[in-house]
Amino acid sequence: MTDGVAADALRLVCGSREQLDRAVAECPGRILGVLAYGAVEPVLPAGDFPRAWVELPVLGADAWYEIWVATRPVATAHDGRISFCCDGSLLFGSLVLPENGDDRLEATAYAAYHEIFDLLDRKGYPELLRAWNYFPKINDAGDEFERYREFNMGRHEAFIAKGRIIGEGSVPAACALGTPRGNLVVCFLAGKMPGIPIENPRQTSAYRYPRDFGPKSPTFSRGVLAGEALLVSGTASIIGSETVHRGDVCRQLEETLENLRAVIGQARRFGFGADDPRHLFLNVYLRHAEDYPAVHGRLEAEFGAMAHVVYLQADVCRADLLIEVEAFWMRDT
Ligand code: 3EB
Repeated sequence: MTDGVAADALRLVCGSREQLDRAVAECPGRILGVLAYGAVEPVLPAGDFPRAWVELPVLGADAWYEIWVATRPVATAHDGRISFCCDGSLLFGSLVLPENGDDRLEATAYAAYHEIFDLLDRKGYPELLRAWNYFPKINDAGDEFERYREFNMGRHEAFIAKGRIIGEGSVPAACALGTPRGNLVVCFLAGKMPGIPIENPRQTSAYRYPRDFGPKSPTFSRGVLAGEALLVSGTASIIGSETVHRGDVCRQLEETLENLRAVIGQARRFGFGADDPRHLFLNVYLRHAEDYPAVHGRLEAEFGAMAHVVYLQADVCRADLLIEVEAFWMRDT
């Protein structure tokens, strides 16, 4: 690896409340942050780390916790509206902004990313590696455009305002999903050193999508290789820049798997080597809960029962997408 994120700098633990309690007990002072998914606010243990409730139904469980763990001692702090935690190499943060319709989503997204970049530049972790974006009613009409497109406009403008180039190596791996209600939730992982950007040869880079998909392109890469981990962005049934297999979740899943293989294949060209499904974590977002049994069956067959997979009901950012899958994979040791 040529980048500067320490080889063993980042771990992910996922699961129910039990896994969370165990991780908190076993890794005191090393929890970077927690994303807690659930239709009802999941219980979060006391502890000085950034945390965010992602208001999405978990399919087959009540709650699911994603616990990002550092291998070195961490320090937690608050700055403006951001809670963050850093270990000298990585910084994890969370920011929750009310999304009450008073402000335009474009302005709220701009404010969120402006504040994040400001923090990262001041604290010396300038490299945004991964961003998680959740906000209500992603496919609804906004003031002028679909709300996802307005989110893209604000996010894009914040990159420009903070002097960030929109292109390879300066955009993070990301996901953007719609919740039924609630706040704009942005969680992020940043580094002192850059990761290696990964694109998918089957797809147009998202930051080069044509204008048909909105006046300002989404600012994310298909993946980022950070030390020993591959962070794969939300991946869907898109070829080039077009959605394929409209209305057919099974075929969308197959195309999504093909895209995931392509991203992982690109990462392998940069030296990433992982085969162990026990170190693979997937978040599967389904627009319709009734697709869960079919998708679950197919993914068990693909990855076996050893991978860590959670199924969440969410609106995917294009109205014609029925499924999106994101991944985190630790390389074999
Ligand atoms: C896509 O490939 C599907 O706007 O941050 C995937 C991952 C998608 C991240 C984002 C959007 C985002 O265009 C959508």
